[in-house]
Amino acid sequence: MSKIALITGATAGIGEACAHVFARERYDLILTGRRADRLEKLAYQLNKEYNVEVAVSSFDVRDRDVVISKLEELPAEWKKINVLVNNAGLSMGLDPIQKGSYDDWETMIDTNIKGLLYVSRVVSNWMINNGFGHIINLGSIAGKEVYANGNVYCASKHAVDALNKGMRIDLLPYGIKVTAVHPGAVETEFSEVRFKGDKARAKKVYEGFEPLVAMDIAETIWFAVSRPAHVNINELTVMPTAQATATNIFRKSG
Ligand code: NDP
Ligand code: 8X3
Repeated sequence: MSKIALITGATAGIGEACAHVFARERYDLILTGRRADRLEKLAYQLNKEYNVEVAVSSFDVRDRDVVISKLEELPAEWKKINVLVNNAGLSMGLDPIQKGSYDDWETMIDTNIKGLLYVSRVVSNWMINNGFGHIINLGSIAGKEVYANGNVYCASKHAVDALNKGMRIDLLPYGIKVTAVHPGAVETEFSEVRFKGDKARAKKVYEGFEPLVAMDIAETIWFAVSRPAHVNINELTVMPTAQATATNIFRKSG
């Protein structure tokens, strides 16, 4: 079997772009996400285009028992995972703390922190048994800075930043690499999800400047993964040229 990458949140955006890049680099893939139809379509396309093996597993990363059983039911040969991309994540709402939605908060915490933990717990044990592995955690500029109304999303990504560092320490004796990639503004379905389907509001986020595209982040992840065995990239913060901080974006008017 070729090398294997497991990508969470492969149905859209950065995860989907990672699937293309890893397939191009001849990795067999395990693709996960909730939308099974999108996973099936992507698997068919990648198999046809790159002649790689693609397994799909549709589950919600918030459901601990389902995450564990869906991953553990994979055949033994698929557990020889070289790379885990912990990408599934989202932001919901953009409200001041005193007006925040309890449901939005729980969705972000359960997906971005707990979902990432559930997947990592299972896969890191496989990696320890295999004697190799590289975990890529999708953080954010929101995990490095805090901006108005970003409160809980920022907190969830600060948690990813901490977990990235903690995982690296705990997995050090096993030679497992751990890397975080922290993007600035990437135009994906992210803002549409944040604004609950309001496409016009989502579009405004990227107006007047050139945002990153999902492929920019996928290629950055590939850069980290393709370093020699003795080199680990601890973390990379990747921004559009027009963005200096979470909130300083140079927009051209008109
Ligand atoms: P998209 O909305 O385009 O993709 C998000 C992916 O996460 C989808 O595949 C979605 O799959 C999956 N996902 C969301 N919730 C769950 C869940 N409960 N269970 C399983 N899968 C889930 O967004 P991006 O590609 O932009 O985001 C990818 C990652 O990058 C996220 O962690 C995000 O926080 C981070 N990020 C994004 C930035 C941006 O500007 N876009 C900047 C910085 C970081 P499905 O809905 O099918 O389950
Ligand atoms: C997504 C980027 O700036 O909306 O993590 O937090 S931002």
